[in-house]
Amino acid sequence: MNLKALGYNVYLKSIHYIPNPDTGYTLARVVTEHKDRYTVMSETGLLDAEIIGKLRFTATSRADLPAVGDWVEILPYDNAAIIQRILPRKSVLERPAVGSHGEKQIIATNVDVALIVQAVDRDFNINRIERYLALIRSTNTDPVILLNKIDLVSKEDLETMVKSIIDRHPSVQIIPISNTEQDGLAGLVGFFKEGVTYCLLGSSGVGKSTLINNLLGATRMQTKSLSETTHKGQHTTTHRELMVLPGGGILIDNPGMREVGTLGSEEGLESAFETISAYEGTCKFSDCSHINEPGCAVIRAVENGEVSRETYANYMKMQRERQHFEMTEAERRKQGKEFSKIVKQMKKKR
Ligand SMILES: Nc1nc2c(ncn2[C@@H]2O[C@H](COP(=O)(O)OP(=O)(O)OP(=O)(O)O)[C@@H](O)[C@H]2O)c(=O)[nH]1
Ligand SMILES: [Mg+2]
Ligand SMILES: [Zn+2]
Repeated sequence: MNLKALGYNVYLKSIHYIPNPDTGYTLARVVTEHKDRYTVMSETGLLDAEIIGKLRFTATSRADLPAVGDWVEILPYDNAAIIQRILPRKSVLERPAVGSHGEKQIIATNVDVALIVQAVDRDFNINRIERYLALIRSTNTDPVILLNKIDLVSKEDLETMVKSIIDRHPSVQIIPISNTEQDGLAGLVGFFKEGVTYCLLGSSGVGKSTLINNLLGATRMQTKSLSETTHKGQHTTTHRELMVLPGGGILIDNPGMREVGTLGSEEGLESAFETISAYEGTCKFSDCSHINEPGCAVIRAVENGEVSRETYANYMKMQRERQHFEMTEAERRKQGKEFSKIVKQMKKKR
């Protein structure tokens, strides 16, 4: 496997990473991560890897440790390797960690294109698509929407769904497919480009792993039918994994997400809502929050019907969530700082 096929690109060149053969260090990409064990892919193939102690001890949060998609500098030995350093990330797909306060969870790094997968039979939900869009637009990544299981709905219903997305997100590419009928898959094969990194995002049971198996032409990932009683996905995939497609392109599979959550920058959220961001800078006040300010161009557009009420409501809801997350995060940091101050003072007294 050459580094270019693994995604080594202009960006990595731009950060001036030049492998020096004399040091024995080489470049590799993180393929899986499990607690403290990693699998990385280098030019010589797959290697089990551990991180060097220094990296572990200087890490102040999970984000400082390797994640799937990372480019790392490794020192190979026998059939394994030691990860020395994580190269700067081009993009970080992250969301609020489930059940924790103000903490983030990395989904994958160095992703160029994120594929939002929804099953059109009962998973379709445009507000959730918008959550994914905000997460994707907050980092250096492009979104594409994959509508799967089109074999289960009528042509008319599919058209209605596609139209409802286009109305709210006119510039995002939408690809309808069916894994079981092999519908749209031929076109998808040409969609993936060599050296470009793609990541599948979506709820459990929407068919992410089935799609990967179809693209690989082999049963690589385990898939499972939806549970009969609840019709909920069963979380078949439990680990993120990066793989290289036979026709080129790097694809990361993910376990289905129960909640997407909202975080990221205000700009990311705004640009996710294209029809709203079109009014950016046209409100009377430059720091307008579009809630109730006089001369707000967004509110006017909602009243005129140029921006749908549903879009506006979802945008506002996500803004509130994002602000709440930021407050919790700031509070958590402050508490952490105060705690370490107390510890320091106690040490001094002793
Ligand atoms: N009818 C129909 N069923 C599909 C299609 N694609 C996948 N399925 C079925 O949907 C079920 C779930 O598919 P998976 O690929 O395991 O879903 P997943 O998104 O990987 O789920 P997690 O790993 O839990 O996140 C399986 O029974 C698949 O056979 C499709 O296009 N049409
Ligand atoms: Mg899966
Ligand atoms: Zn405004």
